[in-house]
Amino acid sequence: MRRAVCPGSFDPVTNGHVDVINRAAALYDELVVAVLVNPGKAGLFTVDERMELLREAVAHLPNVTVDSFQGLLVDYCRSHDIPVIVKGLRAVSDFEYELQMAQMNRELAGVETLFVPTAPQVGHLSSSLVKQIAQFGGDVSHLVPKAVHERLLAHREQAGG
Ligand code: COD
Repeated sequence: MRRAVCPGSFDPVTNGHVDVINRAAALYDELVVAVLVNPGKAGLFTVDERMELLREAVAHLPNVTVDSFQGLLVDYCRSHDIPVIVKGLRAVSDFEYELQMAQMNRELAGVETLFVPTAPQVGHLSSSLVKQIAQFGGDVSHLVPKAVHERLLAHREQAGG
């Protein structure tokens, strides 16, 4: 059984994340999408909301499950018997930090990292840009899954935008 994990903050999940998850799901028997619980950093969405939105976004993929983790990713990998981390790479700017983390994760626990190059249509997408555009009333409907778009609109209404 080939297993892998796609980790991230997913605050919120974008079409860029979904593209990487789709492609990783085709390469492994089981794929876990794992949301980092970061007590030091409050996001726009709670971890439960992020997981719910992810579940909707990957509902078409029967071999994908959604989970959360705290602490070191390699500890999560060890305790769930997952030997591979899958990451999306957008630009050279991603590469330097991702390479460092991949090398460290391999040194710490022998966990390998597979990099999936972003698809050109979503290479410019990030959760933070999506949040910024949505906050100021821009249209992000083509950048995120439908449920995320709806949640972003609801947030804006609540904030009185
Ligand atoms: N196209 C392709 N890939 C994309 C796109 C896009 N448009 N947008 C995002 N991605 C990729 C990112 O490159 C990343 O691989 C993944 O999707 C998740 O992205 P984010 O932004 O939601 O999540 P990050 O980058 O904040 O997540 C960082 C982790 C949580 C994975 C990392 O900090 C981590 O592993 N933390 C746990 C603590 C740990 O183990 N630290 C030691 C590391 S050595």
